[in-house]
Amino acid sequence: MKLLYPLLIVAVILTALVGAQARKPNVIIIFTDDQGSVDAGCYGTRDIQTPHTDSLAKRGIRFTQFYAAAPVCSPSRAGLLTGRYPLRAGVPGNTTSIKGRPGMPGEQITIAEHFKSQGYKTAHIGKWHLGYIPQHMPNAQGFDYSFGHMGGCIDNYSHFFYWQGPNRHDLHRNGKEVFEDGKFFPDLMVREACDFIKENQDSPIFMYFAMNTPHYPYQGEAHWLKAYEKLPHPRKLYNAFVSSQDARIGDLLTYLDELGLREDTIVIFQSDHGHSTEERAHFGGGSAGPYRGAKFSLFEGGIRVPAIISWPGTLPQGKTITKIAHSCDWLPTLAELAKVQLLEASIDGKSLAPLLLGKTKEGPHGILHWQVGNGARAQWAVRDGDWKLIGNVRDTSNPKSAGVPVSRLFLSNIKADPGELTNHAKEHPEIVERLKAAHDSFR
Ligand SMILES: [Ca+2]
Repeated sequence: MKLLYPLLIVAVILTALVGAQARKPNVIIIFTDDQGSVDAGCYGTRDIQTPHTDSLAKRGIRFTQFYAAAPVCSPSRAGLLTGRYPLRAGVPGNTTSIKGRPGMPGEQITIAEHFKSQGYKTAHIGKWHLGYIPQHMPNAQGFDYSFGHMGGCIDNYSHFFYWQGPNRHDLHRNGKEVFEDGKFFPDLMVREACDFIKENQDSPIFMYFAMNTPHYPYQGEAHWLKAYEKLPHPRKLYNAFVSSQDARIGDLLTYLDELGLREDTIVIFQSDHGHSTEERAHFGGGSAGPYRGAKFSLFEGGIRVPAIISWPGTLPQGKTITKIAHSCDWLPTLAELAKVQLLEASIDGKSLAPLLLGKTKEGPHGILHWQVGNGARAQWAVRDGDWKLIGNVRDTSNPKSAGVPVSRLFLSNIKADPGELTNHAKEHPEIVERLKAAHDSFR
């Protein structure tokens, strides 16, 4: 008996150690809305203050050729959450902002479902925009907890959707309407996220923190409006909103630091697509930097986005990756990093884990595809190496020309001409044919 007690104690300690080692990392995906290709300090923009986004890049890896799955909200989100091209995820274009209308089909398996199946507690905080019927809302798509709005955007203080009549209140907790009149939505998001983290520390956490910023309406805080008052309109409005967003990212990251969870948490930051030039965005404000295009366009400015992954202690810090990647890759990447077994592997994304961990210098992609909408007039694109072909081109860089097709086919060499100013389609019919055939077989 005397010998048995020390043995038992050793066994208990060993079990605890093994248990601690086997604990899976938390995952937080910060997904911003309509943030332009270069609109963060760490992406070279000089006139916006984004210290917290920049610090995430310093404590992680920043991508320079990262693509959204689509140049518009809902299909971009479907690509992120399913790891599938939006067309295959059943979300070719924007879904509804109206209660009672469907969105992403329930049979799609989301990243939340994969992670939940392995013991993760899962939360959706913020924007949804993937269906407004109970079967397609977050709680039916793998999220234990959901707080936010179901449509495409809200006023950040009244939480009303004002952009098609009749105006509707859209704030929900676990599918039930809740009221928080007058409270700044990004603050509510931080509050909900911190509470969820605090209450679920016994399990690993998967959180989809889908910010409704800097999507219109531009509602930056007064002190940021003051800070940018000398900039031209509407840049000053947009910048104030981006800095207000950045402060909330700071609040969330600071909370993780306070709990000592930073090294146990993989944080991803990405914009859902390029900046908006819509009327409701004052015809601009955001910037695509050297790139052509904006939201709704398959030119680089519509789909090349800021993207960062940070996991201090495990992934390198302050590193830049120039290889091509896209948002469908996060699902298999996170699954590999967190050792989460996928429920099924029928996805289009590829794991970036070997690239992130420095085990390879090669990117996983030979060819990437996009298509927005369905039918013969749907805009599509293929990128293969340095070449990119766009079909049914739409250039939204200049709001006055928005919606006007530039030409049917536009072939560019992204390496030589990242601004996609020269159309090489007539010069290289053989490349056009090859990429067109690749798109046809993809579709
Ligand atoms: Ca968006």
